[in-house]
Amino acid sequence: ADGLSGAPAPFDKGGVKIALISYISAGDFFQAYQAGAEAQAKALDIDLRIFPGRQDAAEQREQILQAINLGVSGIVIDHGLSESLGDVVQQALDKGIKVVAFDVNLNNPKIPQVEQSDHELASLALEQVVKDNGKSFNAGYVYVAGFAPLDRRNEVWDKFKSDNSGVVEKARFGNVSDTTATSTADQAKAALTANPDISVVFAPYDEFARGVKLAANDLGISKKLKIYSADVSTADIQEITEEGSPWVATVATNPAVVGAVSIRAAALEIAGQTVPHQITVKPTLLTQESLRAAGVKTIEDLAQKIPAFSTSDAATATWIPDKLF
Ligand code: SR1
Repeated sequence: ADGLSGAPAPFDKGGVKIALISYISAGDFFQAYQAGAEAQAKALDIDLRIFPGRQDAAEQREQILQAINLGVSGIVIDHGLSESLGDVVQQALDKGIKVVAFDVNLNNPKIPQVEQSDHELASLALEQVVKDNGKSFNAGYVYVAGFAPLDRRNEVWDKFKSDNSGVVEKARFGNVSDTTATSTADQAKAALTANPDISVVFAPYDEFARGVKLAANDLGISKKLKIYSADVSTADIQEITEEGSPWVATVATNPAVVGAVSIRAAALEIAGQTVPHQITVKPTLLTQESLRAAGVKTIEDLAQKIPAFSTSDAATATWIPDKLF
């Protein structure tokens, strides 16, 4: 470790140990988030220890204890189930370890909370739904309770339905696992077969949207269905823009930027510098039409066209390199 010249201690010496502990590692979003965290850690000469997530609350608790024993200075917790984390996170804080949470409500004033402005994300998606479909339609909705970002997006969906009596939720389904897309596809097939009058599906997680698209394709109903999602990846852009795709819009950040912001927040905390309690990376609406018109094929294309896809001004400092992508 060489350290970073001009950086405050302990980053001036380098080799600061930070653990990234994820609840989910499978899927484009989480892989890109991790890649962004790794790039930012490298730029800060941080020794980043990655604990992969297998959607297992007990394992995530165990990983936090392992990180404490490793003598890390900071822990970034990426998703998880809040009720199973409180006591082990408190043990870390009691040892002087700085903790940052991304998309998991740890409800502790000492823990900065990173999020993608999920209320705004869902509102932007639903505004596009209304633009395309009006305020009267039968909908399918993909949701799994207990995940902070999905719960926040769900608050917006609930309000949207109560404000628009012509919007009827005919089916609700969803699954979060290491096979989210294919399991959701099976559920979507059953729901869409039982409710052939569904014309809109709100699927605010890209793995959900991918599952619904698969189902629509298998059932041969892609032409009469419109899917609205959250998140974006190069593979998603391909699926959204391909000929005849029912996936017509998504609202997204660059997850790599969110990963980088999470590491920067932990670094600032470790350096004893001010970090806001709420750190927000704002999402952008990406429609099928706008992606096709701009000839966008990859996340890198997006990063070139939309500044928010290459960097964020959240959790920055002059000593922290933040141009990573
Ligand atoms: C299971 S939670 C999935 C969501 O987490 C992140 O916030 C991504 O945006 C994804 O939609």
